[in-house]
Amino acid sequence: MHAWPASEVPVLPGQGRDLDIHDTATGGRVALAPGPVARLYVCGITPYDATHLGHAATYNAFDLVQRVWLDTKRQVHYIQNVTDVDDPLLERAVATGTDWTALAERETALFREDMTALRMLPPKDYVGAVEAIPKIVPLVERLRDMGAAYELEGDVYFSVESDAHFGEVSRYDAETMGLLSAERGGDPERPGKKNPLDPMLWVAAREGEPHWDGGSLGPGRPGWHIECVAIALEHLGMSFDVQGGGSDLAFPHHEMGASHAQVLTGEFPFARTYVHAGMVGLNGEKMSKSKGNLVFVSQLRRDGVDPAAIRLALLAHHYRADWEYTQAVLDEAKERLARWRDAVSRPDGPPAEDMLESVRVALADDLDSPAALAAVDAWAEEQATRGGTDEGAPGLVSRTVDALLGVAL
Ligand code: 5CA
Ligand code: ZN
Repeated sequence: MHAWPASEVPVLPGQGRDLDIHDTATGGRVALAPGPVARLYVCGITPYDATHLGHAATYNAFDLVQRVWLDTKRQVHYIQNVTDVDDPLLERAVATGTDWTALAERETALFREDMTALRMLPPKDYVGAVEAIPKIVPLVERLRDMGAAYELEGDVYFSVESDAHFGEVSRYDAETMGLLSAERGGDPERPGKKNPLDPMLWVAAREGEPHWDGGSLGPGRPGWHIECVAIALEHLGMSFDVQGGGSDLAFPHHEMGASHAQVLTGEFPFARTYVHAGMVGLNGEKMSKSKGNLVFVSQLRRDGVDPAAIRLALLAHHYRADWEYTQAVLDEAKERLARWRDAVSRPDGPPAEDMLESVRVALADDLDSPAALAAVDAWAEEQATRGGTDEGAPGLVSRTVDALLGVAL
């Protein structure tokens, strides 16, 4: 699948800083130490509806990770998937009388547009679940042949007990896992499973649903977690630097994915670090397609909101925080954008080297984007009140904001 166009990332003077980030699996801060090519997998959308601000906030977090890495002169090998066949997509297609492939294509196209407008760096490979099926089938067969998967009325389940490390990503207790499994696509109530938490690897063909040749598995379609495992192993291999997504993916998705991959390869860990963004809410509830309380990036753009202001609204919140979107959040971002644009529109200003250093320090500190914004605010304030004579300063501020925050002034 094609991704979207990359915006150019200016190279900044001086030395970028290495990133310390919160790792869900250890529950604490870790110093990331990627090689010259940092490897990142971020879970992509299930394209049955347009990109909302919650999605955009999560992708913003991982865009910052890449910008920090690029600032340390590393290359980034970034992979993202598209869950272009799964229960919620098929259900929405039926409910709206739309062809499921047309629905997925339409929403994926809109997602690309939104990501481009928001200046999110594109993945090197953007891979759909459907196109990954030929890679998925042999993995499921292998798990079954190893005794780590079993059949139940034609469906194939992964046995969570086959991974000694199961539970180490989310670190939830058994009760929480049971509740979240039921809430997030699992089927703990289904009779005949070895462990109620066992997730499906291969869904046997069902009446009226799309299905593919599954070799010895029979016709069907892939389960959710194995999709991301097949794509990550194919493109990144084991022990890549960061697996990312929203906090709702820690369990079961990232937990199960890690177990699938660890059992398949006999290696540990799947990802060195698991990083999760907080949930964006609206009117007191998590913004979610199933609840319908959504603010779409594309709708804001249609309303004439500058994508740079949308991006500043996201950056104003720490990525790990759960926060509520309100009109005031957007208004504040618009005002900040106007102040910053005004401040860099002059030929000279106060020296900006300290501002660059403060932005670097802030982002290296678990992506503290609110602190990064405060550093730029301080420079803009100084420019507005006292001004300065440094001729390179406004340009350096623009390039810093562009390179490290993805905001074009
Ligand atoms: N296709 C799967 C991942 S393989 C999926 O979860 N798709 S999604 O469309 O439901 O979500 C895409 C990304 O947005 C995920 O990382 C998810 O955690 C994140 N996300 C969804 N809702 C919110 C929200 N309200 N706030 C923040 N992030 C969210
Ligand atoms: Zn995923």
